[in-house]
Amino acid sequence: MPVFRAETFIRKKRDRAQLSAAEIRQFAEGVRDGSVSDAQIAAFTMATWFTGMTVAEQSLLTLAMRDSGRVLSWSGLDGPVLDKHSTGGVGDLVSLVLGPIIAACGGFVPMISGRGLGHTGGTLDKLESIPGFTTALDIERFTALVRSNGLAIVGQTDELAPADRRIYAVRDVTATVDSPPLMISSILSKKLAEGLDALVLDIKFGNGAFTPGPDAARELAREMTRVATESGVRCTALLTDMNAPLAPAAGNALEVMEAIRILSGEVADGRLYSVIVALSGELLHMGALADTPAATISINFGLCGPNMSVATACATGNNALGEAAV
Ligand code: IUR
Repeated sequence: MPVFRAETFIRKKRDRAQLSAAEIRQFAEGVRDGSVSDAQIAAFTMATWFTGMTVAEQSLLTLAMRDSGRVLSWSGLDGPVLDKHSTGGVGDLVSLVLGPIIAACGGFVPMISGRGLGHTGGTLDKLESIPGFTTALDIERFTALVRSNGLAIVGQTDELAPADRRIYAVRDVTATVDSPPLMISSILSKKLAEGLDALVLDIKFGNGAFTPGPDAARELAREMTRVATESGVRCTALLTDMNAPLAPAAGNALEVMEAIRILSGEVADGRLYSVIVALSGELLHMGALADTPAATISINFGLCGPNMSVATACATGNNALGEAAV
């Protein structure tokens, strides 16, 4: 294999030349072992911000980042391994309710979650508002909890997609977070490292999200489902309007209390409830735990009027786009 030179790699990206599979793997490996510097990561992410990535580069970078650490495997489970990811919103406590629903229906959810980013909330921050709750578990404890309880929600560890950890930290301080190929490789490298059978994505758009409008969100959904599906994970994306907060409360402890109200059956309507039902239905269907996603979604059709349309489009695992107003 030719010697890898980060400056040559960066120049190629800057000049819109096609990056090879070997180069992309060597870059991710160099990020992991520290031989690629923060300055070189920054130059690469900025070049990518301006020039984008080809479809092939996008998939190769995602897989190389996934393989920079461990990839979990789940032999001996008697149900599918499922997860959900949101691109971030306000009052978005969906994971706190969806995880237990999927586990109660026979799925296994190894959920690696993030912290709040910008104005958007983070699942880990919400959980840590419960006194004594810890989200920093090693992989052995994490996988044991998933096997025994059907669900564990933890923070990213050094062992899973470590290249993303460094690249993400550099993006955060170099104005390169909002680059679709970098977002896709960052999110999916971690999700693919979880060893999933199926993944549902909640792509937010609007003034409370990072993606401004439905067209950009639909494009992001299409690309993410393509990369995940090509990597062997069934994937569906729903689009959620984030021009208004999802929950009737915003704030870590308040959102945990709202999640408990929904899980205990006290609340069974509204926008948040609809989104939870829609995403759970998709995931249960992909995991062969429900005959159709609509079987679950239809519970809610009668509850929401036309002004409450939230999940406006879905991209299924085979990349067909449909409209599902909830
Ligand atoms: N969450 C991630 O893990 N990565 C990203 O790039 C974004 C959200 I945006």
